[in-house]
Amino acid sequence: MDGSLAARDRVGIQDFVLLDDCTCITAFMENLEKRFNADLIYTYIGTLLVSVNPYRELDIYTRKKMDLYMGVNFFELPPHIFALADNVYRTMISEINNHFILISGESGAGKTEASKKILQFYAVSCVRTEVLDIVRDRLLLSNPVLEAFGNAKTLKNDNSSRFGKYMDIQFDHQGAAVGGHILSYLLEKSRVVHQNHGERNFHIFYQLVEGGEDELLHRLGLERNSENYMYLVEGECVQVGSINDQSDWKTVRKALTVIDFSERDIEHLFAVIASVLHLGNIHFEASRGYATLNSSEEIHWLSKLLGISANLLQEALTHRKIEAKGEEVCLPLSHTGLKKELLSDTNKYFQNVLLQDSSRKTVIGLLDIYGFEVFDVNSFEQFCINYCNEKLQQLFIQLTIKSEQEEYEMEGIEWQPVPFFNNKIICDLVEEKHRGIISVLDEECLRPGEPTDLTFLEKLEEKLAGHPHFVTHMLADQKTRKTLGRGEFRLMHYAGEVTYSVTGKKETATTITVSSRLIYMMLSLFNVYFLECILINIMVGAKNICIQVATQFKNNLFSLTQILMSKEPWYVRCLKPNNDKRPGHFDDVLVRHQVKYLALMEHLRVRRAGFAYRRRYEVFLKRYKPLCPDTWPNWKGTAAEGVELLVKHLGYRPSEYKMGRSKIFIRHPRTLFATEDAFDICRHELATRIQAKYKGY
Ligand code: AOV
Ligand code: MG
Repeated sequence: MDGSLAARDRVGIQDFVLLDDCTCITAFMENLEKRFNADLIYTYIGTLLVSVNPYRELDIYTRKKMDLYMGVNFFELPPHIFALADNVYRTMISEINNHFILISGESGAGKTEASKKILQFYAVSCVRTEVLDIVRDRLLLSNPVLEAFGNAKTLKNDNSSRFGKYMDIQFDHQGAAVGGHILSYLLEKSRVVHQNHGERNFHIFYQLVEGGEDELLHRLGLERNSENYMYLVEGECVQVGSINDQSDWKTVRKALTVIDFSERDIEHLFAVIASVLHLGNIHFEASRGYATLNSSEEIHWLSKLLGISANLLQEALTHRKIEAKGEEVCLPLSHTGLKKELLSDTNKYFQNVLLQDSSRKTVIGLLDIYGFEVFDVNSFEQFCINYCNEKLQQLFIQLTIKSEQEEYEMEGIEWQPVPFFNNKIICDLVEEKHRGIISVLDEECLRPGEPTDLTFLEKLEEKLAGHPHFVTHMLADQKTRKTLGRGEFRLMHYAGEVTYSVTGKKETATTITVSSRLIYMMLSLFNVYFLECILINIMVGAKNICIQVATQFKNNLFSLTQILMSKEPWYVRCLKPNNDKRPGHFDDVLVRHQVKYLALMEHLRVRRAGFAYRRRYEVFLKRYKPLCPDTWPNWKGTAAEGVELLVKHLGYRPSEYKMGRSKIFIRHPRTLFATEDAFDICRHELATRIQAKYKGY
């Protein structure tokens, strides 16, 4: 007893539900920090997994650990991401339904690492078949490729995901992985042409230039020096201590082959990457309102790599009329636009070809998105990223805190309500029809003439004045006004305040205004099939040259929410221990802030006072009635009465369960585990008896 108390003192409690005082954030923080200091980065709140980024390699993801966690009851071993993965998998098999794992937390908190660990676990633990090997290879190997094209070094994270990723793994009824697919969400395209100080472009560019084989670089007209390329040097941090572009190149190069890209596809891909680098080095010169190019070398390579005649290319790059007061040339839009599209397209291509959909079975979905982020200057990209996080927080609240309490009410279970902040008000602020920010942005884009950033802001002010989560320079009180520029608006997000700059917002928001001539020309000449889908997309929107990216994103998030809502949720909440990527350092203020805004305390309160498990009477009775064989099959009462009889027979204490209108609620998982174990034994005995009976037939 003494020993276990001492151990508990040292390593804390592994499930917050068991804390003596669950209303007190100080006790919560103490427990979290104690565990973090003992290298125990995982802690449960019931079945929710809290994870704190250790910022160093821990010896807890070995094959041996995986074996340990396979097929073991959830609460029997110390908390681990493998335990969660295993529990989801086994629940899926036994209940034959669909699940998803939502991984959330701010930028750098460890979401992508967590999602990789889950995939690795499934790759090893699932039932083996020949198909599985192919699926496994693709799932695992697609990841370095996706990261090469979709991740980059930011100020927050050396390997920051700049796109959202939802991955479905499909299993057959025996639990073998038979397929899967990946959906991606809004890649931060502007990074291709612009990086803030201290940040890099997408990894793939540096990997190719630093690691590409001599002969390949020669063919692409590239030199082995990232410093030579305008698009790689803007952030002034080509070299990053934690990144080895050369060895990453080898991984990515090999992965491309294994995930079934033909050599021809791969050639095209590199041609596109190289083209972006060449485009970045083109010098434009303005003379008498016309732009001229002064880069015959780059044009030569572009023409060669893209298969477009140099003359046409030159013309396309320099002639773009905009219909405003006479004839003007608007170069920055046309050339930045082209470059951005090229990359976004390659990314899309990956998503589509990674894994072939097989006939649908049950699935486990895995969601890894870009985390909430705040920089000194926040633009359209941060707006979308933070809005996405806001939506997922809303989903979490709806599925856990809110619906849980509503269910108790509906089922007539006595309940002391737990107050919580519902961030729906912020989601509405962004997405509401006619009034929301995205709606106003759309209107502005569609208005004839040249809308300016300021008219956009004025519209927002007109519609949103007085909103408790929205403020601008004009709307602010005197004190706040000092902190806001004229071209900015501020949102009070669930995770904190963010000031967005609208300067240039519409350029990114309307995407990519590519010269329509260039599009036509490329469609006919550009015989690279993976560009076609995006070009066709542009054609559809080309009418207004204004593809409403924000609206598209909103709609995508809406369908994502629909996909998720149809499945059973599991959560991994990632916390960032400090802002310096420093191992072993726990910044109490920073972590406390995250614990608060992630609503972990509220979740804990609901969990603790509530019931971990619930099942409809019919379902519960059907499964467990063999445990009480004397009563059945002659039983005639209702399912609820049957369950009451059954649990009495099993010896449930009255405090352990409650009977609702249509369901039984069980307080602790261990009660159910005990029942499940009894069920296993009973099934086994039955099987042995049947075998004995028919022996000799
Ligand atoms: P994110 O996905 O949450 O940020 P990552 O998963 O990329 O964050 O983690 C950031 C870095 O923290 C990784 O590159 C690792 O160095 C380290 N790290 C995270 N989790 C672990 C772990 N379990 N063990 C060891 N190191 C870890 V973003 O994608 O920026 O929102 O857009
Ligand atoms: Mg990430």
